[in-house]
Parts: sequence; structure tokens; C-alpha cells
Amino acid sequence: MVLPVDTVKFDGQEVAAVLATDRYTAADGVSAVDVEYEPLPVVVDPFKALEPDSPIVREDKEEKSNHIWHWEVGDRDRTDRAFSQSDITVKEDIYIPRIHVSSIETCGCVAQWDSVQEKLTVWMTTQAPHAIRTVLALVAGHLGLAEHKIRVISPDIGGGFGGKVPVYPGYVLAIAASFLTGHPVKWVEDRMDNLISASFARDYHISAEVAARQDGTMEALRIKTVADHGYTDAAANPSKFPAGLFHICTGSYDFSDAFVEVDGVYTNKPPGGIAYRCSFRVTEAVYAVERMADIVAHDLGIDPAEFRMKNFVKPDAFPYRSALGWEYDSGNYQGALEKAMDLIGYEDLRREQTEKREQGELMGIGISSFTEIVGAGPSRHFDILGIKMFDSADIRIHPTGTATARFGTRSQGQGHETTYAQIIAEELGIPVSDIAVEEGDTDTAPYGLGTYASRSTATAGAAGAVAARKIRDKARAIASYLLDVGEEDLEWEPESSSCGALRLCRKTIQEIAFAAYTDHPPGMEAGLEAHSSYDPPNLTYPFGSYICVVDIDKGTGEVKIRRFVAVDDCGNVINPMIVEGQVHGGLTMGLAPALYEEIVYDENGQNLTSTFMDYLLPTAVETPAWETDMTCTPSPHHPLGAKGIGESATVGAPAAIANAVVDALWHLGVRNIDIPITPAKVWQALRENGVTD
Ligand code: PCD
Repeated sequence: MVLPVDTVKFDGQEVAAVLATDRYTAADGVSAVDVEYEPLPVVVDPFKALEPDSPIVREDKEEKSNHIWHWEVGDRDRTDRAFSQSDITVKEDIYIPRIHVSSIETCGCVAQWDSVQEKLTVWMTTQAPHAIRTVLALVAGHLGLAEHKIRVISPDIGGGFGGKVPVYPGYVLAIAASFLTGHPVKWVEDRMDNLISASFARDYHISAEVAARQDGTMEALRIKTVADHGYTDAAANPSKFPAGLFHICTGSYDFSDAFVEVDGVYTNKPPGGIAYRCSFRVTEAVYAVERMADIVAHDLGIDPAEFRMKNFVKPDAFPYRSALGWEYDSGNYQGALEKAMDLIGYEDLRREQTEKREQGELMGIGISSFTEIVGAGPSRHFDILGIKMFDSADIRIHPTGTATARFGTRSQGQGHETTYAQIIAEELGIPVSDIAVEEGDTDTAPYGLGTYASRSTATAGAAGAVAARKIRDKARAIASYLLDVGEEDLEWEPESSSCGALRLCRKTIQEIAFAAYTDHPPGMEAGLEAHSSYDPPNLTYPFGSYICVVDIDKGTGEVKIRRFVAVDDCGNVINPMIVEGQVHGGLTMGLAPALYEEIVYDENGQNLTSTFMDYLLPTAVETPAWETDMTCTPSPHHPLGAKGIGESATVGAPAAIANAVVDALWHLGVRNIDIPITPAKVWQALRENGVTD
């Protein structure tokens, strides 16, 4: 249902479409539409939505209930037993509020139905052009829209961050309108449309429990979550996992047992569940376990760093199978935390904190030692709407030795044009400047699942390396023919110059490329091209340790981030500058929900945060000077030893900040403050705990 027929389900839902030849006429048309709304009962709290007398959000569904699904993973009995036998159990309710992706550009498209060619072209802000084309063909095939007659082009889209994975009503309306009118039709959201009706994430009510021994060993984890999905179950997740990869929530720690259950619930809010800079609920998972680790450590009076060191999965335990069934590829969690502690001067800070506390000052130190899970497939576990998650690369070496390479992903600013060219350059010795990288046009690019979930390097990047290696094999055969020597006598020396050369013969890749079209061995197909559809054997598990130092103003409740050190590990790095940029951007997007951003509804379902005056994006003024560094633990199964990095910092940062704030207030009796940690919340917590000046 693209436009509602009679009942509007949330504030901001589109009710009518106006077509016009220019923006001003369209605006006049919109104001000429008179909508009469009759107020109906509303439910915005998912717990109330589960009560028997709650208004039913989806009257159109057969089952008259707001409960969408129940999902669980892990061994309930073993976990319960571990809890009943443990020295201590610690429980906390943690809410991760609804937030919103705010890319530089909002969503939009131009749809053009060409009735002569019978071809539909859609230029659209999408992170997954091929999947969109397939879905269009599947849902609109009966209108004569066959997949080969649909072209989806994703140009530079002004940032994606997960918000541009879904299909929003505007796209569908533009396509339908172009069909009906025979004209190209453009739809572009304005900022307020975007803020009230699209791109919402999180909204997880988590109840987490840890069973531990008195000596600080964490034994079992039990989590129950109510997931507020808004009025439709639109979460972008691999089909098998309704709560995404939330079951990475055992994190970097060696829990013997764990059990997780999640219930999806309808409420009168817009669709939620965007994987906003987090590979399908990984931020929620990391936030829960990192907050719990800190709370347990504080309860036992053990230093949070020492506590983590004790509980980490040890470097020699990889490949490591978690209690919830994931197989971690590689990691060195101790190494990253030690490096972060050195960089920030952890021991000195703890001493300073003790002194400050004696003087009545509030200073806190927070750690987050997160583990991520990114790079979906493998296709045996991951599909979107049934389409297996793999990705692909096509490389063509032209006769004069330059190359065009096309991929099934689509950069939204991550820099694939640079890093993919580097991958090929490294494998083949063709200079980066001689390689054109193209993505995002379904007429030319090979099929792929797109860019989100930090999957591009792990999948399409790997495909690029595999395809380049196929080209190397063919180049070797050509060189062996040209020089009349055995293939086994030829060796690549890529590091000898910027253009790859073959030792023994000094044939460059450019000479071999020319020969591939002019003088190739008899019986061999001409040309120098290769394709790879890469289905990764496993996901990649990047990780890191972040340490945040905060000072809190007792008078105003304001939290000031004094320092923030981030040590990341994404295995082998392709481009250090791009990776650093990803971490900087990601950290700021982690700061945002920790201290500022939240989409708030009143009890009538009215969005109270529909402008940037109320929904507070951090700017350079609020953002601290990030201090970043790396460790390197290669992925054993990725052809380049690389892991994803795009989302790590957004996933890891919020817990470090929240842990720092609670660490500053713990001695007063504060165990938890839900993010965003606003001055008002801190001020209130201080007053409730007897701090008055
Ligand atoms: N790299 C390197 N090395 C390594 C890794 C990586 O160098 N080792 C790089 C690459 O290549 C790229 C980047 O870095 O370029 C990133 O990567 P990755 O991790 O693979 O990722 P991707 O897939 O590409 O991407 C994605 C991500 C995401 S997911 C997000 S959110 C965000 C990030 O990305 N988004 C964005 N970042 C960014 N940036 C920008 N600028 N923009 C955007 O939009 Mo989602 O799921 O969608 O929510």
C-alpha cells in the first residue's frame, strides 16, 4: 500500500500525490488538497501495544494483534541453569531510542517510461540498484515491465547510511506517474518529509542479564527485547533473521551460555528498523553487552579494563564459535584495548579520577571493546527477499592496457572508486589512474546486492581481487606463449614498478594486454577480461577498543568529552586515509545518539522532532577531536585479509560515551542513563542522588 486508502497510520504518512510541471505549481496543488482527519485511537508505546485492550494498528491483517513475530536463539535451558548456579546476576533495562538517518541529500528519483523502447529508466537514490530492479520486475511484471527493460541508475546520492536501502512511496508514485503520463517524473523529498516519514532506526527496549562469578568471570547472557517496528514490519534484514544480527550480542566476551529473544511489535509510528550505520542491529547488540560489561564490573568493584581483559575471547581461540552460533574469523581484543589504554594514559586517568572525586568533581572514563559482524553473505545464510547475498566484479583490460572495472555494489561516498582501483592495481600492476571503476547502473554493472552493512570490501572488493587473479592467470599463459617459456618459469614482480612486469621476460601487463588482442596463443579466446561472483565463506569480524573521558558540570548536567581514543582493527587496510575518514565520520554518528539525537512522539503519535531545531545533529562545535589508531589482525578467509570498517565507529562509540558518563556518576548511585544523555537527564540524576550545587 503506497498511499493509504482510508486510514492514516502515522504522523507524516503521505496521503495523496500531486503531479505538476514545476515545483511551484506542485506546491499550489498540495495546498489545494484538503484532508479531513478523524482522530482514531493511537498506540505509540510498544508495551501498551501488547496489552489486550490496545488499539489494533493493522486492522487489515488477519491476526488482530500488534505482535508481529517472536524470535529466539541460543539454549534457554542451559542459560537458565547457568543463571541459577552463578555467584551473582546483574540485570538492567536499556532503551535505545528511535533515531533518524540524516544524509546530506534526502531521497529522490526521476522515473522515465519510454513507450517507444518500452523501457523504464529510474535514476534513484538507492544503495542497492540491482535488487530494486529485480523487485520492480517481480511486482510490476504484469504491466509489461520485464527485468531487461528496467534500468536503475544510482548516481552520486549524497550519502546512504542505510536510509536509502528501502523503497519509499515516492519512488513508486514517480514510476507509476511516468507510466500514466508518458513523461519523466521527478520526486525529491524535502527535509521535513524526510525527517517525519523515512529512514528510522533502533527503537529497541532491551532487558539484559548477566550471570557472573565473584572473581569477575562472565558466564551467561540472557536478553529479552521488545522491538518497536512502527506500523509495518519493514526492517531491512536478511530474511532468516528478523532481528538482524542482534545475536552478535555476546560481543568480544567468552560467554559459555546465552539466550536471546526478540518480539517485533506494531505501533502508530513510521516504519523503523533501518540498519543505520550498523550491519542489521549490531549497534543495539554492542551497546547492550558493552553497557552490561561495565555495570557488572562496577558492581563487583573491578576495573572495567581489567574486567574486559579477563573476559575477552583470547587471541588463540580463533576461529571462535560464540554461544549464539557465530564463527568469529579472527581477533585480538586484548591487543586493541592495550593500545587504546597506552594512547590515552589509562592508569594516570584513573589516578586523576580518584583525586577529582575527593574534590567533588565528576570525571568518568568509559570503555567499549566491540566486535562487529559484517560482509554478508555467505549466501547459505543470507538473502534479501530470497536473493542470495553475494557480490561481483567485472574487469576488462583494454588493448592499450588501461582497464574498466564494474561492481555490483554502489558507493555513496565511501570511496570505492579509489579502493577498488587500488585492489586491481595491486593485483595486476596497472596504475590506479588507468583504472575506471563503475558502479550503480544495472545496464552495465554485474549483478550485486549493493552497499550497506559494511559489506562492499568483504564481497565486491574480494570479487575484484579474484577476477584480477583470473586475469593474471591468463596473462601468464599469454606471456609464456610470447616468450616461449614455461608458465612455471614466469614470476610476477608487482612491486618492481608501478606497472606489473614479469621477471625473466620483462613483459609488462600493458604489453600482455596488447598481445591479448593482437597476438594471443592459437586456441585461446582473445581479450583480457574476467568476472567473479564472490560468495564469502564467512562474515568478517572487525573490532576495536574505544576509551572516552568525560567531565560533567554539576550545575548544568552538561557532559563534556575531554578525550576520545579509538583503536580499530579491520584487518589489512586498503586505503589508510579512507579508513581514517570512515572512522571519523562513524565516531561522530556514534556521538550523535549518545548525547543528542532522538525522535520523540507524544502520546497522540505526533512527531515532536520534525526539524533540525529539535532533532539535534552534532556539528563541528559539539564534536571532540577524535584520536584514532589501528591494530591489524587480517581476516583469514578474505582474499586480501581485509574486514569491513564503514560502520565500526558508529557501532562502538555510543557505549564508550554512556559508560564514561555512568562511570562519573556511579559512586552517587547512578547505574544507567538511557541515551541520548542530555544535560536535563544528568541534572535530574544528580538531583535525585543528592547533588545540589
Ligand atoms: N576499506 C579499506 N580497507 C578495509 C576496509 C574498508 O580501505 N580493510 C575502505 C573500502 O574500500 C571503502 C570504505 O573503506 O572505500 C568502506 O568500506 P566497507 O567497510 O567495505 O563499507 P562499504 O560497504 O563500502 O560501505 C558501507 C558503509 C555503511 S553500511 C554505512 S551505513 C556508511 C559507511 O559505509 N555509509 C556511508 N560509510 C559511509 N561513508 C560515506 N561517505 N557515506 C555513506 O553513506 Mo549501512 O548498512 O548502509 O546503514
